[in-house]
Amino acid sequence: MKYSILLLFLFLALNLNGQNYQPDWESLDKRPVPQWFEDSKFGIFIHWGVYSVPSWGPTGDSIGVYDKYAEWYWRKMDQPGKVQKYFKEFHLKTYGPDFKYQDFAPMFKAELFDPEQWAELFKESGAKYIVLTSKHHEGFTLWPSAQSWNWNSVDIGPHRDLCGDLTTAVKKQGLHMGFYYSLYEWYNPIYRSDLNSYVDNHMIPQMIDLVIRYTPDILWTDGEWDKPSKEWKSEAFLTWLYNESPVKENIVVNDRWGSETRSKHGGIYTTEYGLIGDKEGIDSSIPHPWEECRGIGTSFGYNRNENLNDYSTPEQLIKLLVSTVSAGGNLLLDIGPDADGTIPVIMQQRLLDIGKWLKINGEAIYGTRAFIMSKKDEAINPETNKTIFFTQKNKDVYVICLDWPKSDIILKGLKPINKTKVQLLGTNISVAVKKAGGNLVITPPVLTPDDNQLAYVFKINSLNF
Ligand code: H79
Repeated sequence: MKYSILLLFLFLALNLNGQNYQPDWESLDKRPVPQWFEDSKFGIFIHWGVYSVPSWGPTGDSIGVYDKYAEWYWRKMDQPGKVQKYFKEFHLKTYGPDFKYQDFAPMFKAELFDPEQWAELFKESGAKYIVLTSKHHEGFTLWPSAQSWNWNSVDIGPHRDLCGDLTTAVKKQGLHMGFYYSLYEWYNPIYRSDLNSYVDNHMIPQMIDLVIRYTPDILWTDGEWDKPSKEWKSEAFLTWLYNESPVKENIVVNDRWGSETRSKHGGIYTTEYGLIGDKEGIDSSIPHPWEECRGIGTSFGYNRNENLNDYSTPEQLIKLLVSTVSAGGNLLLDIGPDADGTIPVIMQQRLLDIGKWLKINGEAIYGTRAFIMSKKDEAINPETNKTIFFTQKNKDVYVICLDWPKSDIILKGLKPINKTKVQLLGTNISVAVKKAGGNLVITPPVLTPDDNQLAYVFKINSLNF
């Protein structure tokens, strides 16, 4: 008895679980990103809310990346800017001048929503984690939030706890569940008039509620650019999350915690359609876990105005996944379900195409890290070759070819040892490998139409490096 009390005191004094973060970035930034995240590599983002009812945005090359987002419908209609006229014109023509955005809420019915079916599809896609919009910038919550009275999916529309129902189904499939949460709200009068009260009485209680109710593995914040992190009290919240909360071991957060935090503070760094705010994306030579997010098409929320040519092809999606992972990142690929709760068939198809490829080639993706070659080998740095990408797991290197190599692949500076073998994933064909003047040379075998894939992976076992 005495002994165990002593142990308890010792435990408290030493804080043996090591979670004693201070409410400042210097301390918070020391927390390692839980390894499950980097090993997972592929997740599915879901943008679903009142905007899924009009589900409309302008398309085409002349429209900027952020101006195509259908989930921005409410704001774009009201906010003077390049695309306001398109949104206004569509709205007037379709719904008339007296129809307010709020009037869409009862039309968001999710009557065909089958969370188990969604979760099965996600599992089949090979994704390892899900991030659902618990609340986008419109402020509508997909769970019965006390702070969002009459503007949530239980009070109006679906009359259902969408966050809760999806969480249960996703966890049952063994996938990680997470939430997107927008810090700012476009039209919340409290946000506009009294930020301090909004943060203390609305935003932080909502994030704590999400964490306690659903114990998510990811909290993916956004809409942070409007205020510095001090005003959002982000450091204080993260201190609670990392030290005290029920998810302190596994929770992964991103870098969107204030106008100054992207690629600097928080957890994983994030790009969006390859951009960070208004700048080109990540410098992946600085090793830090990061994640690219984008839609299969050009919007996060469902956009009925898109045609087939607005959607990425399966080949493009595999390229996106492979190039992201080979640069050390994760891909968070977005789908925009319909307001009726169905996932547009084209999105289902694309997810299943990725899943089929991952079933064969997943070992070149999951649990891998960027393959960094030493300086002297820069001649074959993956960045210099846009159709061949590399990943690494322990002593094995994966050479991922987007196009079938018609001639020898010469890998400068890679040193095979006697037991080095090369295998083409998904086939039983043995692949010839030889050492030639300090290079490793792979001679691609003859393929039959049955071996046709979206990208081809040569696995090099047991390299010496
Ligand atoms: O939810 C999806 C988008 O709706 C949301 N993020 C993804 C995950 C998103 N909202 N806005 N944006 C993305 C882009 C915002 C860009 C701007 Fe800016 C905000 C332009 C001006 C203010 C970035 C921050 C560039 C300057 C400051």
